[in-house]
Amino acid sequence: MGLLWKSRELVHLYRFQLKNLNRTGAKMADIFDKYKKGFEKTKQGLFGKFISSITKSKSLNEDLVEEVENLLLGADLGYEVVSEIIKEVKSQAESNKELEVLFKDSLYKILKGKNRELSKGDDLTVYLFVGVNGVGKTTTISKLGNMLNKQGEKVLLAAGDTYRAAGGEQLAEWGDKLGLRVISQKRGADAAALVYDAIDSAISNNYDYLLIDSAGRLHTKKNLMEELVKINKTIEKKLNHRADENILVLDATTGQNAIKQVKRFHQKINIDSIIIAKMDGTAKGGIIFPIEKKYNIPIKYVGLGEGKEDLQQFDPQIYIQTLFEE
Ligand SMILES: Nc1nc2c(ncn2[C@@H]2O[C@H](COP(=O)(O)OP(=O)(O)O)[C@@H](O)[C@H]2O)c(=O)[nH]1
Ligand SMILES: [Mg+2]
Repeated sequence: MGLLWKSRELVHLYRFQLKNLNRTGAKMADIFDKYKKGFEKTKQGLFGKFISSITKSKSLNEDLVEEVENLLLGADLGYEVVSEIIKEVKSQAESNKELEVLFKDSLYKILKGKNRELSKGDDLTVYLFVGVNGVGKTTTISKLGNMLNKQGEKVLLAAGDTYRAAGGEQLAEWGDKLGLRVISQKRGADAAALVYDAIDSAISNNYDYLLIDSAGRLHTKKNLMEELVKINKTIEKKLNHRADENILVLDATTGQNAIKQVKRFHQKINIDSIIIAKMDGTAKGGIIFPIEKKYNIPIKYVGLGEGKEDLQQFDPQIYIQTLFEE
């Protein structure tokens, strides 16, 4: 089956999947609106310029190749992805398809076919959130906690950022606002011990989900990285298996540096999925492509704003359609 590239057709396609895609019942059109708002800066930036250059042109001549390369590199797609898609579009020059469609297809090829559902445990589901300071971990946990809670799940949050004074307080404030229980400790407390207690509490109180925050380990600071390894061991000891998902949160506004963060964290603890926060805050929303191309780790959610509802499951078709739509 060919790709469906009109949002109208996508809406039709997804009508059958609405239950999976958005269990809170928001309409498909609302999801498109959220994506549109969240990726507005990207569309106004270099990616938008890329779209207008290719829609104006009929063929990919050398001048256009150079222009497209520069624009896409500027939009954070990275050298590897850019050369691959240009090569592919060139190879199809005889196909009679519009340039726009050829580019859409080759971009989609990089992202398609991945499972973007968060894994679930048998009884208790445990997610450990890691990432550098300030990327959006605490906010993302709160948004996801809110989403699960609205789906009728019983959600417990653990303020594993015991390193910074505000670390626990911030999550506690979110917990108050959302009506979610938060396990926290005073500053400097052993984070692994807190996680140990949180798992006990989650099991004995029949929680469905435990979402664990962690300190914003600078990936170059060894002691903090070791603490993360220790937290992982604690989870494994308590559950007899590791967390259902180790989730790395990245900040879209950091550009290519985000790719280095994936490498560093993945070396230390196995990263199962990625959430990219602050997509709304960057004009370079193309960072998604090199991350997925380089590591076989799916991006499962994207943060599209600071509010509690501003977290969306990542959908490559809606994403690409949003970028290309006028
Ligand atoms: N615009 C925008 N801001 C975000 C998003 N996610 C988080 N933030 C903001 O980024 C800042 C740092 O977030 P925080 O959750 O404290 O990061 P942490 O240090 O990784 O826990 C806060 O001001 C958040 O409101 C997002 O998706 N969009
Ligand atoms: Mg935090």
